[in-house]
Amino acid sequence: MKVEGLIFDLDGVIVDTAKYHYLAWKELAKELGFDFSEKDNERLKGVSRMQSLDILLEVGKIELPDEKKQELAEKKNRQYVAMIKKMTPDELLPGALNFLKSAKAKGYKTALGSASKNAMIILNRLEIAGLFDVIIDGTKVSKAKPDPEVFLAGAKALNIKAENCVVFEDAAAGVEAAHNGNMFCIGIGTPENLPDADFLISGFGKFTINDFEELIKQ
Ligand code: B16
Ligand code: MG
Repeated sequence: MKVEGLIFDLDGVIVDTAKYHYLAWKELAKELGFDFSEKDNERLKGVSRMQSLDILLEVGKIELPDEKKQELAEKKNRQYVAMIKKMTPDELLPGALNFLKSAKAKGYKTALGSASKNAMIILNRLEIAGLFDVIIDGTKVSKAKPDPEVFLAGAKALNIKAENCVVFEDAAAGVEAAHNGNMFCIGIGTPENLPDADFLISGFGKFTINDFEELIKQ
């Protein structure tokens, strides 16, 4: 396989922001009078903010007009942003920084492909924005994963053909998005949650750029 570009999802691949999303959504559910479990939260990974709210309201069996939903999503986001503004570089997932740096040193082009509208705040807090040649986030695309828009936009901005890009994803919808864009996808997770990934790793702690090059040689 000829690989020139690497496209990284953010939450669950480079950093665990899911815990902050969870705290903010749980607080909102509490205010609405129901409990939101960690298991329910799994359904929100990789999903856009408004879709996340729809899932939350489905769990609480609550129906609301669009205007009210907008208000609640903004409220949740304010709480979430207050938390991520305090993040520090030591919150990078194990091995992620090393993998990104060595990928760049080897000459690969790198892109971020995240659904989050808050990706820039996170990248700046983690001090890694400069490691991406291109940053495509929720402010630049309108179609949520499994639509391939975010990854195709990444490949296009890198000026690399989709089939020469590899995507790193932790969410099933993201793996599907990569495949819909005709890209090889390395899943960060387990066979149970990511059965369709082309190759699975537990994270970058035990997967170096050399392991990656061995894999794509085949
Ligand atoms: P925001 P990713 C996703 O990030 C999260 O996994 C998902 O839980 C969240 O709802 C989504 O971003 C939107 O985030 O509310 O900050 O715009 O995995 O695509 O990097
Ligand atoms: Mg993710």
